[in-house]
Amino acid sequence: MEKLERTKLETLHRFLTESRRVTLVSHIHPDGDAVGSTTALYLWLRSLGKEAHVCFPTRVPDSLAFIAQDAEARAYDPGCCDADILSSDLLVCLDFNALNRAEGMETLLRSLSAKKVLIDHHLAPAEDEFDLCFSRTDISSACELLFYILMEMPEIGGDARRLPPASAAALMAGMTTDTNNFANSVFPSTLEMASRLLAAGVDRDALLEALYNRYRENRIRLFGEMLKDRLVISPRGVACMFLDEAVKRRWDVREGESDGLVNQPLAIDRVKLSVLVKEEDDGSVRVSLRSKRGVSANRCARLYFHGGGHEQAAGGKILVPQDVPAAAAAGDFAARMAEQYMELYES
Ligand SMILES: [Mn+2]
Repeated sequence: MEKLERTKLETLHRFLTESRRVTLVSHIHPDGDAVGSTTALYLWLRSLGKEAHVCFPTRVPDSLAFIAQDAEARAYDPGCCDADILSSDLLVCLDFNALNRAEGMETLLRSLSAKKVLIDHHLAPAEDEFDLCFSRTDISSACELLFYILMEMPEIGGDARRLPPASAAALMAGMTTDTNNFANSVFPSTLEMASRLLAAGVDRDALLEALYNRYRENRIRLFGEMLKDRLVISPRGVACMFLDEAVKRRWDVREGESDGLVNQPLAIDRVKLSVLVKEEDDGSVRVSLRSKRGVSANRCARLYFHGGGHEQAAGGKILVPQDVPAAAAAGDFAARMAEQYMELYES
């Protein structure tokens, strides 16, 4: 990773020193990196005696709640969160690249007079929306970027043992989930971070147990049904699955429980791009994309699904009724668009 700019680090430190109350926000449907990075920064700020609040646009999945347990993280609720957020003098946005990714919180965040800081690793950040931007793509995760930022803060002075232990563990957790446990987006700096956190006392075995071996049985059965009955692979190597309301009901699928499903078809040799289409409880339709090297999930998400993300991992949505007349048609639509994408852009 290229060195972080000294002037930016100094500006961040000044913002943090001068602020009384800090609000930390991440993206909708928070994943491990979103939860880990906000929690890590929250715990460090609290250890300095700062007042801080963590708020997500939507709730933290049960399977990740253990990371955020000390951060008193809340899902956004205008009744309880507006006052805290409006009275903050610093806003830090982690693991997302533009305020519209905070969906229900977007208008509130835009209206803030507080200084706004971005710490993120997605492509194409909306830099003009922030007073200070740390945006890198030569890095595994927001947690990794935050780790190296924190190491440069004078209070830490490059010594990871000066992080609160739960903060160090949260950084390791977010990096681990965003790299799919070191399976993708691993840079030399990623392994160095892991090494320094291990040396600082993070219990990685306990972390892996909590991240990967405590799912409900239903989740694994759901994966079974989806892979057996709902996976369609096109001649061009597009794997598509549609997780509709009926299947979600059958397995009582809860928030975050289908995370990871989209990665599974990539294990098949001829699959180049994997697309998971998911009908949400409110009738909206979300799309997750994963690709093998040489195929851009990001470009496909931007061109066809109103989204974006990283080269090999991206997300978006299918709009009802603009894109399809009803959610039931979303699976076929996604398969068709992804196939067209492969035909036009990746041939
Ligand atoms: Mn991330």
